[in-house]
Amino acid sequence: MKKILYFSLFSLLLIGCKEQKPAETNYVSPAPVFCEDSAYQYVKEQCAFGPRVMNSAAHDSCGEYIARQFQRFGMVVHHQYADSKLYDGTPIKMRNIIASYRPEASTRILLAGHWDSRQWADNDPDESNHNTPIDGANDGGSSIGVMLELARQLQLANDSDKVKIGVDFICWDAEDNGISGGGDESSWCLGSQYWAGHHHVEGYSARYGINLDMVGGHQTVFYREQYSMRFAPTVVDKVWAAAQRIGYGNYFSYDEQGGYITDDHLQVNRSGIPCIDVIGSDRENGGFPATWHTMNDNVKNINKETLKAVGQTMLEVIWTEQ
Ligand code: AHN
Ligand code: ZN
Repeated sequence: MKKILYFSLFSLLLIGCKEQKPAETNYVSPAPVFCEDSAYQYVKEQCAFGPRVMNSAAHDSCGEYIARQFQRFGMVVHHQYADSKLYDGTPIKMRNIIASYRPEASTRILLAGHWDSRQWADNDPDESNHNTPIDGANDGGSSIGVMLELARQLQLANDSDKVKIGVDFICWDAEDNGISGGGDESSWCLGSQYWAGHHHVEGYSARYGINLDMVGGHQTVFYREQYSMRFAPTVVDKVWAAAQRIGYGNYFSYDEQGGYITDDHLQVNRSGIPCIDVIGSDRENGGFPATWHTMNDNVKNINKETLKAVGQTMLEVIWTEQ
């Protein structure tokens, strides 16, 4: 009963999606329309479990939710469970969730993002929040929200428009409990570190990877991140060019250079697959978004236009990669 109501409410929400307004040029994209309302809904549903901090019931239930959604969209889901330790020695149970579209295809691309949320709001202006977990609506939730909508679109396409290459969606666990401000870099990205040493299928490879991080904030812009430029410059070019082509050059900007950011893409590069990081910056000061590691990183501060710009660009990349 509950389930039926949930799905019917959800289909009502999906009707809210508008057709994409045409880009200024006469370029006709082969990609379907990314529904930002749907991506937003997936962000909201993740946050409704509570902060997805390691070893918590909210974390585990949300992991089940994410796996179930990908399965619902026809993906083959691998679960990668592993034990690890936070930098302070706390033992953690990690779970990377890997959802594959066309698992049999030999030509593949990889999309990724972390699904855990940070257990300390240590960038919050109010110091009394520094040990409180964050919702991670943008930092974590937005990447998974966008990827779920991409998976839904892959399944939804008519036979004649079906994507022929394989696509793997990797949801990293335990990315976000690292030491802020120049501490040991290996304290971040524990899920992707594990994956780099233990691929989910033997002999796994992909043409390239795109990691998404903080792709749903207000006044967000994406600059070309420097490790991405060093390890995967052609992938950066491909993604930024795709965005310009469909009218999202305002989001994927060439105006400034991004910084060098320790993120999950480094581990993918380390395992031999060129991978970039599409990571949101604040339009005003070029740093991390204003809600980063604060109590304000909640669903109220998610911007659907940002989700749309990133999601539509990803569809453009996937549909033109044949
Ligand atoms: C560092 O601050 C070293 N890396 C940021 C990676 C990150 C955290 N992305 C989101 N949250
Ligand atoms: Zn974070």
